[in-house]
Parts: sequence; C-alpha cells; structure tokens
Amino acid sequence: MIETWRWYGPDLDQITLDEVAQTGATGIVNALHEIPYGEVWSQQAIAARRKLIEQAGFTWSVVESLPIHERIKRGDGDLAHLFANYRQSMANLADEGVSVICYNFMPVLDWTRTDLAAPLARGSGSCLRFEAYKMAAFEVHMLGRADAASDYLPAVLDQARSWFEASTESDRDALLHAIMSGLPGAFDRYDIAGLRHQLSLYDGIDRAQIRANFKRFLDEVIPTAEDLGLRLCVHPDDPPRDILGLPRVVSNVEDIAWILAAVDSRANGLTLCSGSLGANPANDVPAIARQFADRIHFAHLRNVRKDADGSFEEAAHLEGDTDMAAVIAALLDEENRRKEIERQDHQIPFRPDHGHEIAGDIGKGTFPGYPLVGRLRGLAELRGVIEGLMHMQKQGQAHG
Ligand code: CS2
Ligand code: MN
Repeated sequence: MIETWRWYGPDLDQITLDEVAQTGATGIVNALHEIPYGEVWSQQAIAARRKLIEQAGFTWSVVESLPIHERIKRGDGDLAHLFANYRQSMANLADEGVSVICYNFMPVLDWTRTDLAAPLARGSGSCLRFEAYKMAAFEVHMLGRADAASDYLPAVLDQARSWFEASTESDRDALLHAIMSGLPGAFDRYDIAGLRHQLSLYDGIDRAQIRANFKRFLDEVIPTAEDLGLRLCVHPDDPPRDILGLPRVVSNVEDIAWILAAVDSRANGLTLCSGSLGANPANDVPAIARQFADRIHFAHLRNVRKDADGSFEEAAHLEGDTDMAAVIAALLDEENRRKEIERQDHQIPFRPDHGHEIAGDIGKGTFPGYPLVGRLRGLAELRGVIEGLMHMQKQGQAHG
C-alpha cells in the first residue's frame, strides 16, 4: 500500500511538506482548492503544484477532489460547458502524470459534523463528532426546514429543543460553523440564508433524479478517463444517509453497486472511506472492501464509534466499531491479486483520513480533522497493521 497524506497546498495548509516528509508518507493527496468549482485546472497551475510536491521528494498520488459543480448534481440547465471543463482538467492532470481522481456527489455539503472539538476520553485532545440532537436543533430550530422533525426520534427532538432553548448566540454560531466546515478549501461556506437558498435549489429533485444526474456525469467523463488512462473514484457520503432532506446516493452497498454498474469500467471506481461508510450500522466495511475490491483506487482509513440515536464520533484509527485490520487485510488480498495479473496499479494509495487533535496540534488551527500529530498517530498505527499482516502473509506462503 502507498502511504499518502492530504496536503491543502502552500497557501492554505499550515503543515509544511518538510513536516509531512517526517511522517514517512511518500505520496501527496492534493487539489487546487483555490480554483472555483467548475473552472478548468490549467496545465500550468497543475505543473507548478506538481513541481512543489516533487521537489519536496513526494509523488502527487491522488487528486482529492476534482469537485463537481452543484449544477451538475442538480442537472440544472445546459451543462455542456461544465462537462467540457471537467474533461479538460482531467486531460491536464493526465498530461502531468496524475492518474487517480477522487470526487464526491454529495449535494450542497461535504462531510458534516456538529462538534469540531469533542473531548477524548483521556487527556485534553479532541475529535470530530456528529451529535444527532444538535443536528436536529440546527435543522428544526435554526434552519426551520419543513419536515426536518420527521427525520429524528422523539427523544432526540426533545433534547434538541432543550439545547436550543439554553443555547447562546455563540453556541449557535459554533454549530453553524461546525456544520459548514466539511466544505474543503476557500469556497462555498454558507450562512443560514445562503444554506436555505442552496437547499431550495434542490426542491423537487428526488433520489431517482440525482442518480440520473450522476449517471449522466459518468457517461460524460468516464470514456475520456479511459482514453487518458485515468481512474476516477467516488468518495462515499459522510454521514452515509440523507441529510437536510437532500437525497444522497453513495451511502451503502446498493448505491455503490449501482454506481459501478452504471458505467461498467475500471475507470469508474471507488474511494473506500472506512470512516464515512462505517457511520451507518448497516454497512459492513470489510465486506464492502472485498465486494468492490477490483474497483477501489484509493482508501481513506479511519474509524468511528456509533451511538444508537445516529450520533457518532471519530475514534482512534484502531479503535471504534470498524475492524480496521479486516479492512486492511481485504485491501492487501486485492493488491496480491492485482500483482498476480500484473496490473500496473497493484499498490493502493491510502491515507489516514482524519486524526484527533492531540499534543502539539492543540490550538494550532489546522483544518478540522487534518492536524499533524493526530494523523501521524493514525498513519503510524495503520503502518504497523499493514507490516504485521504482510509479515503473516509471507509466513503463510513460506509454510503453505
Ligand atoms: C474527506 C472528504 O475530509 C474528508 O472527510 O474524506 O472531504 C473528501 O475529501 C471528499 O468528500 C472527496 O470528494
Ligand atoms: Mn474520507
């Protein structure tokens, strides 16, 4: 497996490539976050970023993300120009030797949490948390979304009302800020009015329509990806369920099977995000890894601990509800299978997806989920599991 590290680029990330080099990671996961959604990533801009990454001794392993414009997700109007731009960015990336492209198809928001600094059980570090009653408080009492109450259990709604009634303006601001924080880069943070407007643009767009829009996107870009030797890999929804009344279509086994069959090409692949998928109790992440193994082009490894009411928080990488060793074992088996059939892409890039804010991270103000020490802890633990499993495999081969 290829150890990678998400870096937000020289202007946005406080963490330097020199520090990333000290983690032992060899690949960088990067995007040109400064370019607005829908515009072309010029070859010059890609080349400049690549040079920076390579001069620091890394490979630019994966693009995360080449974002999909909201109008494509909504199927809004004449999209020819947006598809053409997406294909042009793909071609420019291919020319610069970057061949794996991660993206998501979540309407309006990316990952969603209600607490950016939930306390850990021991010490003064923190983690990201999704608290069902706070999400309910936001939707029902702050956003005033019609029908929101029907998405929550009565007990959760009661807690939501109590929280809201006791909340100060700064509590409510912090909640809005947390919910908006998943949107990476510099664009598209909304206030309440802006969010209401974005949601209203999805009025009347149901699951079937979003799927149709997704299929149209795949039809537009996958043949080009094949020609260019690129592999696209969709990131699952986080949390993996509908949110804010918006249908989400990359949440479970059925969704993934549908997407991969919609255009049956290796270029149409999956980012296995164990943390996103793991937040739904119905998702058996190691089984999903095995079922779709040959289409996994990138892995995000992270763990979650779930509560019965739909709340969850980010656990340490080897703690939480997902059997991380089983996920990694599935990926290693797939790598061996690819090696046997001499596939060029037999090594799967992975990154420690998020990490806790611990030790020197505290107070630094790095991107939520993307501190240095916490992710380094995650990477080191994952590296240990990988080495251990590979050692056992070798012994098995020697004795078998
Ligand atoms: C990432 C996602 O930060 C994260 O949790 O896994 O934001 C991911 O980058 C995007 O959804 C992929 O398009
Ligand atoms: Mn992820």
